Amino acid sequence: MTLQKTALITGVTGQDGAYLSRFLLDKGYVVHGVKRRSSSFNTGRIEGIYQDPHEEDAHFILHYGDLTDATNLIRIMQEVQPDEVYNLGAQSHVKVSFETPEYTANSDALGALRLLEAIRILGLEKKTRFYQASTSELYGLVQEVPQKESTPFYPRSPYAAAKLYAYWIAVNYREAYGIHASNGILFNHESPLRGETFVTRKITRAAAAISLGQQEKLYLGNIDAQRDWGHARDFIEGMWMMLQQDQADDYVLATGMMTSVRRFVEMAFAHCGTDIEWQGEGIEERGLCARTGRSLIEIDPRYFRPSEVNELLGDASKARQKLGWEPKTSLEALVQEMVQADLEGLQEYRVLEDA
Ligand code: NDP
Ligand code: GDR
Repeated sequence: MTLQKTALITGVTGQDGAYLSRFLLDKGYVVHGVKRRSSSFNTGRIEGIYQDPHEEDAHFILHYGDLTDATNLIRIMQEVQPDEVYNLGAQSHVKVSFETPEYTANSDALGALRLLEAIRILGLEKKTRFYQASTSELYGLVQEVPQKESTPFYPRSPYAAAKLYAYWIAVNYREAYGIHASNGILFNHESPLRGETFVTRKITRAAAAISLGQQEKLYLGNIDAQRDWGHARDFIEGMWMMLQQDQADDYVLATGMMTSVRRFVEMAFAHCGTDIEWQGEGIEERGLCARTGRSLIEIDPRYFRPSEVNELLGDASKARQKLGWEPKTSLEALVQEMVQADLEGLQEYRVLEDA
């Protein structure tokens, strides 16, 4: 008989936290999550798995906490005594990090340190394995194409600089104290649960809303940026695989396909029955409905970043060979799933509003 494992997830209310919680519960884990106090509900993504805390033998347990609060993290860690910690919590928006650089450093860089210190303070070095949500943004101004584990980092935002610290402190605690700490260097991964202000979800939501007559236009920034987009469901499995290895290590997870924001727009609108034609240049460029000529997409410089990451393309050979990890979802299937979910969500909202 295998013993039931206990996992602690920071960022449990986010996209990846929601997918990972379900995945671990299905594997028979007891899952503890750290959620922030908020003046309105922030648990929408984990509604389906929420368990009443009064239930005996609950397998999904939430704790109030914050990555900026060390004593709180130590207490939760002491109470939970986790076998595995997944540090997914972060101020994760690159553009927002230029506006809140200090907070981003506090939560994203020092947050990782606080968790690793909690492991040490509580003497859990031999028991607790640690996953750090590292990112392809570390590559920033790319030094090599495609990017793999040995590619030099060159962060281009306060977010990426904070994640750089978190990456190295995880490596350092592995080397200095023997903690089983692994970095997953994950390229962009999306889903219907993706936050509405990240570009993919902003696009699929707008394509759905425009086709339902609920929105006039979509305003975007740099539509020539290119990303390696996969499905969050596939990527969280890779996180778990990293913590099942005898040795901790660092791995890139990516699909190995790069697509522009512009192409993503075309794909999303095509799923709603609209072909897009581009006209003009620079900030005057517009995306028109090919049938009616109506302008649906416009450029708004407010979405430009002070320093941009123009293109990212990952090479996940190491994860494929050592973990047996493969992405399973094509970009086409991902876009279709996201658009479909947004169409259904907006239709449901309209029915509720009408009622
Ligand atoms: P989300 O933005 O969807 O979720 C972030 C989570 O962190 C939310 O639960 C949020 O809580 C929580 N959080 C934010 N600040 C704090 C804080 N100070 N203390 C505690 N919790 C906090 O991100 P994703 O799920 O997309 O990403 C998960 C992790 O992976 C992040 O660390 C991100 O930087 C990283 N990453 C993501 C990639 C992607 O493409 N999705 C790629 C590579 C790395 P609340 O719900 O209250 O806001
Ligand atoms: P990214 O994701 O910065 O890669 O970080 P995002 O979807 O925000 O941007 C991707 C690219 O699209 C361009 N872009 C726009 N972006 C947003 N958000 N809104 C727009 O209107 C818009 N127009 C064009 C951006 O300039 C950029 O080049 C995500 C986050 O999940 C991070 O936490 C994670 O570490 C990385 O992915 C990997």
